[in-house]
Amino acid sequence: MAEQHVHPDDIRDLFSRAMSDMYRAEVPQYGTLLELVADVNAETLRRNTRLRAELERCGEIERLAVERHGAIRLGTADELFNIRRLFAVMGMHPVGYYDLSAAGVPVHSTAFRPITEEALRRNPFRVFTSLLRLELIDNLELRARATAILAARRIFTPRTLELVGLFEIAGGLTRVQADEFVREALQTFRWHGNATVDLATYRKLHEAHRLIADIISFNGPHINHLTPRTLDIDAVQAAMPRRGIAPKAVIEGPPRRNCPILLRQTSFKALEEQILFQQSASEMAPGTHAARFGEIEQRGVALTPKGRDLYDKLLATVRRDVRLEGTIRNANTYESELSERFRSFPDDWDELRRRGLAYFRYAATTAGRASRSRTLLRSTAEELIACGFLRFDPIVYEDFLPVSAAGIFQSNLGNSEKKLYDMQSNQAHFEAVLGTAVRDELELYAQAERVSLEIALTQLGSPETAVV
Ligand code: OOG
Ligand code: NI
Repeated sequence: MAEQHVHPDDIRDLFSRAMSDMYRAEVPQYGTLLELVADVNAETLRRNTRLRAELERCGEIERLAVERHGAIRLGTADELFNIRRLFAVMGMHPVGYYDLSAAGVPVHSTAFRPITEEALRRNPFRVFTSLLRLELIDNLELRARATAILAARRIFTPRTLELVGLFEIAGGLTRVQADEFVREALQTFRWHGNATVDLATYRKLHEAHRLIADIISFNGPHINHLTPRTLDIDAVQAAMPRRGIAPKAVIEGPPRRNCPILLRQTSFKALEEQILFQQSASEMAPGTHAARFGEIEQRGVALTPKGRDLYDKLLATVRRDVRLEGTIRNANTYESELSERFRSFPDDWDELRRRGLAYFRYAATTAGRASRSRTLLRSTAEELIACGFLRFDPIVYEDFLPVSAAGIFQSNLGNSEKKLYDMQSNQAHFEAVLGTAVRDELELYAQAERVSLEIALTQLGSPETAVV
């Protein structure tokens, strides 16, 4: 990258702040949520000095205030291909494949996010990006109509695509270009108060699936939520009603624990917003559409395939046995059952590590570095940990969870929207359209762990120590 180019991490930081400002201006409840999360985070850090020290050591404190994820839903192959190019300008790359059709939502998805440790520390802005699977609309006439509507729309300004092209040729953008890119790219994510279809078409699309109407009826993939990260999701959930926000009944993901794992999320319902529908070239008709909602998340340690397996199994048993729909009593039963069944999931950092359930970042301690003696040479990593020469910290989960994502989608659609799709998941097709393979998130965590251990062992003077 040439000297005069702005670093992609800086462009991402600019963009995520601009996006947050835009969303805050458009959806006032998002601003309220940001304030609530900031209050709860400050209070949690004040009370829990150990957590504070841990987050400081791992460089998590600085990113906390800027950390958030958003979500968009795209309609065509072309849109997905170009959004990948757009996000690459900001150092965001597709990680993971999520098939939501299994959960009754006719999309498949990936998350665009930074992938290096340094970039994640700077600003971990992520965008959960879904592509509509038109083949899941079984009314053929409606499918053809939807396809034609999508083919006619342009979700990127011409200048955005020009700047993306310049970035690809030159390997970066200048300051002036970067500022212009942020302004132009933001247009793709803004809200449209005017639909491109008439009310009757909207209703037909809505009947096929509310998500289908949301994707097809507008001139762009409006950002549908922005999610700040909290250190205590239960506290935020409990405080939401006091600030005039009604959260969904249960928190998605694992239960509350001493050692948080993966990701816990909760949201508030999408708001009904006024829309003008295009009845004819000159006539508009008023109506409403609900798409934009609020969400919060709490992140924990990334799990290994073995840990993830255990998580999926335990979660599945609760979801099989407790019906989620409906009453508060169900919600309470769900939460106590969840806690009960997760008792068999170790809740101690060292046990999680020794049993190979989660990923950790290793570091040589000051004491370890001071005593670089020959006796260390044949010590195992376990021995180095036991004598205080090697330390480990949880690696934060930076991705999403398909069952939770489905729950978030569903809470905004109403439970009656749960359709049964018998279509196979289709990662190969998704990647062909995207123009690249998605990265394997587990490989990224495994690599971060491996590299940290190698560096630590080299610092301790025992690089040939057997890797745990
Ligand atoms: C995306 C829902 C998934 C999450 O946090 O799991 C998601 C959407 O509604 O478009 O954002
Ligand atoms: Ni989300």
